[in-house]
Amino acid sequence: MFDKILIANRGEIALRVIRACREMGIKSVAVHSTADADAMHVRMADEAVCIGPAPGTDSYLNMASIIAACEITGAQAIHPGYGFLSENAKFVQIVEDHDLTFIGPTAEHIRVMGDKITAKDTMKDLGVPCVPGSDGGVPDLAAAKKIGEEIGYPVIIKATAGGGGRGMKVAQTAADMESAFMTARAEGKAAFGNDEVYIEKYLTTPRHIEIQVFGDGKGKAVHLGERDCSLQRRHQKVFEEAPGPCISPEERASIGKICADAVAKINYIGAGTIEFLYENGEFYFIEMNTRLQVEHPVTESIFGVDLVREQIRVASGMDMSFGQDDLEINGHSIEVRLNAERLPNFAPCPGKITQFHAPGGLGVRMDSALYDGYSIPPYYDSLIGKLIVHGRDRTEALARLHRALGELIIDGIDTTVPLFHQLLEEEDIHTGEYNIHWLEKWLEATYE
Ligand code: MV4
Repeated sequence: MFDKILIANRGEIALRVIRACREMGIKSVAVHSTADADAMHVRMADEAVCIGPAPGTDSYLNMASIIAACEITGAQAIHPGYGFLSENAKFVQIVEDHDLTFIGPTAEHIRVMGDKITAKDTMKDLGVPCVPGSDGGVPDLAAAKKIGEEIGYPVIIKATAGGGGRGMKVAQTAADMESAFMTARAEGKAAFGNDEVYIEKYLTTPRHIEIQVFGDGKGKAVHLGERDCSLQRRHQKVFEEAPGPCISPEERASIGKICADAVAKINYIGAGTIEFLYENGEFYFIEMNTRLQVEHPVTESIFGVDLVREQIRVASGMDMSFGQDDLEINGHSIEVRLNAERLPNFAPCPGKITQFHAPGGLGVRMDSALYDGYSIPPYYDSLIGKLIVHGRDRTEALARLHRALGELIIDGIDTTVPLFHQLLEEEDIHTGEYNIHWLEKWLEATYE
């Protein structure tokens, strides 16, 4: 086992990793930008190294500085958290070239899943159900139109280097194909330097269901059920829950086994998420994320496992501490993302926290790096915390969320907290009847 781990991240996820390290008796090294000298992750880690100026590109994305920080402190492994360098295959290669361990998947798995066409090809070969569409890349407009006729409209054109909603265009009819195809291509080229695109049948009212998988890198893997993350705004999740309110135990076991078998077969190591669209009782693979996700705590809550601890174990060559038969769902968990944003436009709202109080009590987990008097810098993501509740069932979890939100105090800035108070008044949230378009439609109707 490692005796010192460097955390190449900031905010709540850096604290999350430091906590796992401490419970395992592993020393932690924080890295920080000049803007984060007073940040909680710097205070909470055993050691801290300044790695550059405020902008993320100069600090948390500065590979040379991060490697140097490992050499200075003697850290043997790097946990990337999410975002920043967490899905950067080149960084993983550099880490390994310096005889350090990347706590995450191999560079090769990151590369394969980072290209959406190769990801889909790979998953299809592994027996994972995919959205009907083109077989790989679509070379030109003529080929695109032919596929449109074959699978039927509406279709969606996606940039292979895209993901998370960038470089996607819907063609409702054949008449839309030319502009949708050209725009998706141009966006792929401009944003990622890659104009390759593929085409899928456009599913009109799906839910976003993602399966948590975990592999030991030696051919063993498990699934930890699903999360329903359908409540999104502009491809940013705001509310996530596990288990999915519309997924039966039989569906979970079936799609879960398909996913676990798939990642076992490729010797996947660590945490991964296989994203699906779910419509009319069918699962359709869209993307795989090769990182620990923001919303991992809802899965931890219902299974009673520590995913970061497991990541560290397998990265050090140890076995996972559980197998599929040890995993059983207990109750229901919901996470809401607390962003420093002002409604109704969700404009970033950095600034000084004049008063802070975290909720507590049974079934309440607050993951946040905030403290009284802390100034949220304007340089980074607006996520400032996550409130995660657990109950014996969904009804209890929703009541607990309402109670915990009432205890929460974040003064001095605007946050997304009022949004959640409003959402909890909606019948559809209580019945679980929502899809990927529900939140945008509700926001439009509520705020005009
Ligand atoms: C789709 C789709 C409908 N049909 N693919 C958006 C981000 C990326 N992860 C995939 N996305 C979508 N792919 C087909 N074939 C609709 C979306 C989509 C979406 C997916 C999940 C959550 C929110 C979404 C919001 C708009 C569109």
